[in-house]
Amino acid sequence: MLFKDKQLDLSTPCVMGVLNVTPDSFSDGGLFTNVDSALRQASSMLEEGASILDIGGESTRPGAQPVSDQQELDRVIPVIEAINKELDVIISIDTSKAVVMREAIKAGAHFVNDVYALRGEHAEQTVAELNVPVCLMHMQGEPRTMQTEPVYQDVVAEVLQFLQERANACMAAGISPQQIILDPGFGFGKTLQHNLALFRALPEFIKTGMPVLVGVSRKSMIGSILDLPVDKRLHGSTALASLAVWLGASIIRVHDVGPTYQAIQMVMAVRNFSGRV
Ligand code: 9MG
Repeated sequence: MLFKDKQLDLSTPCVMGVLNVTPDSFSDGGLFTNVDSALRQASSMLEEGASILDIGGESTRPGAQPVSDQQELDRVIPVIEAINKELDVIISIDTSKAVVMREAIKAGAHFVNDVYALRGEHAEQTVAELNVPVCLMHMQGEPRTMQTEPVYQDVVAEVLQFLQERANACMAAGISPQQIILDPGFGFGKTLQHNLALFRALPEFIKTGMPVLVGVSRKSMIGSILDLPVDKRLHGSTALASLAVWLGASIIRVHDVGPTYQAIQMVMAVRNFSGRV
């Protein structure tokens, strides 16, 4: 897939490192809120094997409060400019606001990661005009309330249908099908059972023919199963990243780049080994 001037071969799974520049993000809140610390973190994620860095200025954790356009711009633009100047990496902008998408791409970001799947005002047209790839994620509800009793008749069928409909709407707005990535949205308006059902159904998402992004790093589904706090979920996260890649996911969004990158390399060595000896 072409990310502006940068080509990334998604037939080999790649790691997207999370770089939140918010004071209240879900698992690393407040760590990277100035340009220097964000740049240091970006550089170390790149050394550890990240192909993409996902930069977000508004937390999407359960219960998170929205921020204004200007606050979000003030947080992300200087960081994107610095990373784009200093490092050779694909930058994604994690936002749902058309104005932030536009300014971030102008500042050097290469693609849009939208947890609202471009349902916001002017979002579809903006991405079509910017002519960059986009990740469309499923979410039931909104971050502030999404974990209060999410309900589905058939979670896999409903999430698949939502993503297909959003992809169709984006294509009708002028976004190329070659620029669309899908994401079931683990933890976004889903119980543990919903997340497990979606995870087992990853091959059905991959059958759509569009690359699939999986983000489960440090999330509550791991906390519930292992009964561990957010800072102790590395092994659970790495196990799920390995499984996602085995099932065909193309992009794995994580906080812990090095361990995930190594785990993926091992999975791919087994997957790509053909023939008997
Ligand atoms: C911003 N963000 C937080 N979690 C995410 C996930 O699972 N997928 C995507 N695409 N973005 C996410």
